[in-house]
Amino acid sequence: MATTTSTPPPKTNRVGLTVVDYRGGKTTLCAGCGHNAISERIIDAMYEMGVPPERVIKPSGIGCSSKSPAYFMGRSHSFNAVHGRMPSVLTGANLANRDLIYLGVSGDGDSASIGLGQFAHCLRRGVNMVYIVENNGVYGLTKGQFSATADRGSKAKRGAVNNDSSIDLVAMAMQLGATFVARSFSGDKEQLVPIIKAALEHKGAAFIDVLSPCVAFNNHLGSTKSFDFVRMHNEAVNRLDFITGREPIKVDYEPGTVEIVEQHDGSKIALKKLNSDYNIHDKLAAMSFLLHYAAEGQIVTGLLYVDSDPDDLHYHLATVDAPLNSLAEKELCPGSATLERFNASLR
Ligand SMILES: Cc1ncc(C[n+]2csc(CCOP(=O)(O)OP(=O)(O)O)c2C)c(N)n1
Ligand code: SF4
Ligand SMILES: [Mg+2]
Repeated sequence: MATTTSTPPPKTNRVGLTVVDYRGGKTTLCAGCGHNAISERIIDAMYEMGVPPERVIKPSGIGCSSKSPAYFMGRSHSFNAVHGRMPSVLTGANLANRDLIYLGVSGDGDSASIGLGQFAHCLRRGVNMVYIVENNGVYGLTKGQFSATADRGSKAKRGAVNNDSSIDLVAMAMQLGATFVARSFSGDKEQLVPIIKAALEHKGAAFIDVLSPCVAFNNHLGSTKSFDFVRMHNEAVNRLDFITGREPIKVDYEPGTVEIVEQHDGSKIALKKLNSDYNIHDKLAAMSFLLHYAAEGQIVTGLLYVDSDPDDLHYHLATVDAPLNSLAEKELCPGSATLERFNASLR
């Protein structure tokens, strides 16, 4: 008698979705591009957390990095803004609908060159979002010119030397008031996935600089953004485990080496300190630590600064709790008598 074998049903997460539900279109980026790995890590984080894809909006600018939202979370909302203008589109959408989850995706050219002003104001306003820069030190899409994050003295593929000082987006983000600041590497799944998860739960401006080598134009000897250079100069200050409010704390590290950082919503970050001198709540010390290591050619990664009790743009502006599209005409239009009174108060 023939035996019948049944394939087990695919694994689902807490909202009943499979990992396939978090995928996007087939990538058109170069094979081996760091940006592809970041898309995979975003899929991992969203699937494992059970985020409903329809609740996510992932605006981006222009560049290979900004194309990447087409390659993950195809059921989420997307918007390709003008080059460098993602932050203002994200800010406007966030003001109109505070209930969505905002994941801004940008490149180092998009955010540190043409979009530097937008980057700065979005962070200083405390927009509740996760802002990821896929940082390769070049304009990949337009064939590899140095971007503003390229280190002084680093070499382009054909040997030209960059003589300009580089912009450190992590140091800028801290100075500008971002309340969650991290740096990671596209090739470090163990570090990057929990950072993305913790950033998604953070109720304020979360910035993640992800070193993401461009295999076509910036992966040679003399580059400080190549896979080999980043691997050899990575100074990780901590490792994270992200624990949602629903799960009990279970960490198998040595006692005393782990700090539990509780976030506003009750979720927790178990932080394994690799450098005992590093304090993620001390912004001044963190900035001096970063500058010290940068001067020695090292790249500091990990969760670098967090304010566990952040506030955001909606709080500063005292906006209504509900998304604007859910308000009825009565709430949106209080009537001519109210308008008269308001106008009179301005005379
Ligand atoms: C207003 C405007 N200026 C210039 C360009 C040309 N341009 C397209 S992408 C890009 C740079 C992209 O670099 P980055 O953001 O680092 O993305 P990557 O391709 O490296 O991921 C530039 C200069 C443009 N599209 N629009
Ligand atoms: S050109 Fe560079 S950044 Fe663009 S897809 Fe290729 S490897 Fe990635
Ligand atoms: Mg780039």
